[in-house]
Amino acid sequence: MQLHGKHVTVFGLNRSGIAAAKLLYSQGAVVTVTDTRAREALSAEIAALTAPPEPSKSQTANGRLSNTCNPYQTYFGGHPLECITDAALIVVSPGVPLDIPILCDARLRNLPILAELEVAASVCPATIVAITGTKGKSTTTLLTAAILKAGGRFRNVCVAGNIGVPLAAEVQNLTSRDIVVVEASSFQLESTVTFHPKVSVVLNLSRDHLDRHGTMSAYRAAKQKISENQTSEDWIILNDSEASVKDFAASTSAKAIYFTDKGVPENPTFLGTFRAGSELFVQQHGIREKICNIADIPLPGAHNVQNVLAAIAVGRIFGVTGAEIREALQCFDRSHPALSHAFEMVRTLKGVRFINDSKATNVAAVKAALESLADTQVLLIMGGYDKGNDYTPLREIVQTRVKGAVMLGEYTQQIEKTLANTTKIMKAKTMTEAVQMAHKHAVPGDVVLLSPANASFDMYSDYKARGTDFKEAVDAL
Ligand code: UMA
Repeated sequence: MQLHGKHVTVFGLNRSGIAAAKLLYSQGAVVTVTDTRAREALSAEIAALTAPPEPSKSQTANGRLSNTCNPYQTYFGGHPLECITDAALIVVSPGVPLDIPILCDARLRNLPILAELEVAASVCPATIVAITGTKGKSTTTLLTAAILKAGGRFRNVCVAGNIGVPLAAEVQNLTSRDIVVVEASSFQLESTVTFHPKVSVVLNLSRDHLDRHGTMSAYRAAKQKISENQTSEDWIILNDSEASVKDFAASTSAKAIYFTDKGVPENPTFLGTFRAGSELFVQQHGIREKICNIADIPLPGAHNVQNVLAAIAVGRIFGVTGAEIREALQCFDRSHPALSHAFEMVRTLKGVRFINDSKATNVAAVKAALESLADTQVLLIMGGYDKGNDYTPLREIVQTRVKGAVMLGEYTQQIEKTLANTTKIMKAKTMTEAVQMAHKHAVPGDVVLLSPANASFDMYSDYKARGTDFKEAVDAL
C-alpha cells in the first residue's frame, strides 16, 4: 500500500486509532484524526498520539500540519464533512460502525474505508497467524503464542489485535524473522481487503454482534474475510465439530486442517488434532501421535480443550514437537489480562464456588461455561446490553443445571421471556444485590456464576469493570 504523501483520515481515537495514526504518519501519510468525543475527554489519548512518533527517513516533522495536535489535523466532538474533504483513504477503528452518515458519504465519494488491521497487516514483515471465532479467541491466541514460543523457530513471537494491542502498535517492532498471532474480531475483519494470514483459525460461529452486523450472514461474511486472500501455500484450521465453520474450507484456497473434541475421527485421512478420552492427539497421513493429557491443559472448562486443540494444530504447522507443546502448556502464563474475567475462580465460601465469567458476552459462551460445570447446580447471574441475542439455545441446559437465574439490570425482558419455566427467575438492580441473592439460594457444592450473555455497556464501561464489581461484591460477602 503506497502511503507516502497520501491524505488519510483515521476515525476513532482510542487504542486502534492512536496506533493507526502513528503508523500512517511514520509511513509518510498526511494524517487527520477524528472522534465523536470532545477534546476535553481525550486528553490521555491526545498525549499518547503526540508522544514522539518515528518519522520515516524521507520525512521530518517540519512543515507538517500544526492545526491542533502536531503533526495531526484533528476534528473532535463529531465527524464534520471537512474531516474527509481532502482524504484519499479512511481508516476506521473497530468500534466505529460502518453505517454512520459520514462513512456513507465517504462511500458515495468512492473513498476506500479500511480497518486498522488491514493497514497494519499490509506493512507487517512478520508471519501472521490470525484467530477468529465467536468465543475462545483470546485464549487460543495466547495458547498459540505460548506453543510457538516453546518451538523456538522464530526470533520473536508476539500477540496483537482484539486481545488489546492493535497490530498497528506492534508492527514497527517486527521483522521477517518474527511471528505475530492476531486475535481478529469481525469488527476488524469487516473492513479488510488484502489481509492475508499464513495461518487462519476459525474456532466457532454463533449469534453475536447482530446490533452491528444486522444479520448472521453479514456476521459470517465478516468472519470469512480471514481466509479470503489465502492461497494454496497457506493453512486454515477449522473446528470439525461445528458445521457453522467447517464449510469455511470450501470458500478458500488454503489447505484445511481440522480439530475436534468429539472423539476419534472416523475418516482415516483426517488431518488435524483430536481428543480421545483424556488424551489429545495429532493425526497426519493416517499416523497418530499423542501430544498430551487433558490434565496438562492449564485452563479449566471443556471449551478450553477445543482452544488447545486449535493451538496445537497451529504449532504443528510450524514444526513444534509434542514435547515442546507439553512444555508450553505446563509453563503457560495465566496472568495475561485477557484471561481475567473469563471463567475466573474468585472464591469458595462455605462450599459455594464463585466464578467470574463477565467476558461471556454472548449466548454460546454462557452455554460453554454451563457445560463445563457438569454435575453442579448453578446460580446464574445474567443481563446487560442485548446485541440481538437469541437465548433459546440456553433453555435445555438452564433447565437441568441452573437452580436460579438472577437478572441484572433493566434490559432482561427477552432473557426472562425465553427462559420462562426453565428455572427460578429473580431480579436485581445492582451487582451487590445480584450476588447476595444468588448466595442466599446456594448450598455447599453449588456454583454462583456471573456469565451475562450480553455486553456490559448498560451499567459499566466494559466487561472488566463488570467483573471487578462482581469480585468486589463476592469479597464483601
Ligand atoms: N467513535 C467515533 N465515532 C463513532 C463511534 C465511536 O469517533 O461513530 C470513537 C469512540 O469515541 C472511541 C473510538 O471511536 O474513541 C472507538 O474505539 P474502539 O472501540 O475501536 O476502541 P479501541 O481502544 O481501538 O479498541 C479496539 C477494539 N474495540 C472494539 O472492537 C469495540 C478492542 O476490542 C481491541 O482490543 C482494540 O481495538 C485493540 O485491537 C475490544 C472489544 O470489545 C476488546 N472487541 C469486541 C469483542 O471482543 O466482542 C469485538
